[in-house]
Amino acid sequence: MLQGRLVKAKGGFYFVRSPLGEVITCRARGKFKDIDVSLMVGDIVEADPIKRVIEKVYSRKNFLLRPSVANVDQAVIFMAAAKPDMDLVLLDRILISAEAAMLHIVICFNKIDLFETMNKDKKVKIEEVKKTLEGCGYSVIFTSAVTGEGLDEFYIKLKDKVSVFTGPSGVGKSTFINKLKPGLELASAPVSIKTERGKHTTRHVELIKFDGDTFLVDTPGFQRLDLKGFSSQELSSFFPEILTYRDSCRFKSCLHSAEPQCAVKEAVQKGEMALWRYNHYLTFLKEVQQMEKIY
Ligand SMILES: Nc1nc2c(ncn2[C@@H]2O[C@H](COP(=O)(O)OP(=O)(O)O)[C@@H](O)[C@H]2O)c(=O)[nH]1
Ligand SMILES: [Mg+2]
Ligand SMILES: [Zn+2]
Repeated sequence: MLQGRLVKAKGGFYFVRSPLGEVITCRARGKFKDIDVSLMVGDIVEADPIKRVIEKVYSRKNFLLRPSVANVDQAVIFMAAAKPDMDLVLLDRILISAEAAMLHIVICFNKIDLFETMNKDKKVKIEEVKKTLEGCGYSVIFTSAVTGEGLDEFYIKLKDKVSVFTGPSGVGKSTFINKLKPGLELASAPVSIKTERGKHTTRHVELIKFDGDTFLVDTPGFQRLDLKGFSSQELSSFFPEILTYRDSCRFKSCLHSAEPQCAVKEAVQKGEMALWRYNHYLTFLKEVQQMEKIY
């Protein structure tokens, strides 16, 4: 029996890499119909190297549903400084799902070379956003696959970890990995001029050995992410800055929206918590409450 990691799943085939680096193509066992559905890239599996079937899946340390990946150490969230424009609502949604999976988080604002042609307000805004996110405890790096800015700083964050690259499509995830390690030649495509959105060129989730103990998972991007499965009570746990204030709220079950004597709202009024983060929290709270009504 061969123990290895599932590095890619495509058309009913599962690619399993042994610790020695050999990759074998397998099917999932019939009796594992359920597992068949839920096998995830990153899974540690046992495969029969002769019959070429996956026999066993080990329990996961953690997993993300979007993108679907298991047993990773950190999420690297890519956003473009421009083209496509920063989508902070989507960023906060991705942050919540990464927090819920208890992943370490690195945020990359890529295409920072486009700063040159950006107006001053945009530059000020992105610097402020960076400060706010750093205040939440996240590492934030400005990068450019064109000029190479941030490359070294970024590599230090990746070293000896399994990192899943996530974010909208067209922000440069694949290009950036290619730049870090020429020769990998991952599929990437120009952002369509009409919509300024990326085309979905990376079609599969794929775990790539970068070097030594450093692994990357390239994933297709997405433009939307819902918060299915989150409850209104737990939502605030995934905002690090809310966590620091919420114990001082008058009510233990405070949802930090309409309640009086809410320490979180006071923090927003004093400018201690960023208004955009708080507003996103309120938007998500409504969304989650709406789903709670339905189910
Ligand atoms: N100006 C600029 N363009 C970039 C940068 N990184 C990627 N791109 C371009 O953005 C487009 C989308 O890149 P791709 O890697 O496919 O994005 P992905 O969908 O996130 O994997 C391609 O045309 C890249 O050449 C960057 O740092 N600066
Ligand atoms: Mg890609
Ligand atoms: Zn409160």
